[in-house]
Amino acid sequence: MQFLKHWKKQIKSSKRLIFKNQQVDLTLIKACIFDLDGVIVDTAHYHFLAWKRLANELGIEFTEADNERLKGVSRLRSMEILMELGDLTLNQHEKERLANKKNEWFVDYVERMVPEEIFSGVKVLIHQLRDRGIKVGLASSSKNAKTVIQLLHIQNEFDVVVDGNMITHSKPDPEIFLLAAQKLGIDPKDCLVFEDAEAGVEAALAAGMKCVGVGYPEQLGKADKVVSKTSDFAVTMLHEFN
Ligand code: B16
Ligand code: MG
Repeated sequence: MQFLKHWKKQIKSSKRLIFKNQQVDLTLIKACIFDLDGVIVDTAHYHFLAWKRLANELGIEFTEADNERLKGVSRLRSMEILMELGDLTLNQHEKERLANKKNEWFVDYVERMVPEEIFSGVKVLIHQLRDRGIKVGLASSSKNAKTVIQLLHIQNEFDVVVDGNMITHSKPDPEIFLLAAQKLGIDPKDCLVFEDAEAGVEAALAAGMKCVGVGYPEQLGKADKVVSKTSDFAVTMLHEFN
């Protein structure tokens, strides 16, 4: 009886037990879901260049700080934010035409990408997670996500890929993460999301998931933990989310 009480207490405090010198890992995180732009590769910079080019054409000033608002949100929502910045009113057709123009420039930049552009340490982290039996998913608002992961030769690294073509509501709506969890067959509360965008952190939390922000604490303070780059996250840190 006394042993049972002690055992329960140990589970509660550390979720890690030693049985016959063998460590039994009781980590609750069963899946890690990665955002793409800004977490796995710096396509965020290509988005910025393409939006800036469009902004310049429209006579709108557009800075890196303005670009933060566009991270993680859909192409059309990004176009609306650009219109807000320039105090511009456009009809739906014109809005879509300009957003498509930006996308053509973005695709031009992206098509020149090479596998070496993947952030260092990301593949190793994914392999370490998978070795521990943790499922790995990709959830990107980008409609170009599949092209990007093919160019990086990482399409086979994920158990599930969900992109902007498969959802109705973009981040900060939780839809994309809930869909990824459903496809992975994992309860949202057992998922850990890696996100570089404020809208993405909000989406992960709204999905009832845990979230690691990749970037600056001033921007991503709502996340459960913030690291400055994806590879700063070590698998041993999973215990912090129990
Ligand atoms: P596209 P993520 C997001 O990707 C980007 O962060 C965001 O800036 C972009 O507007 C969005 O994808 C849509 O991208 O125009 O290629 O469909 O960060 O969710 O991987
Ligand atoms: Mg991102």
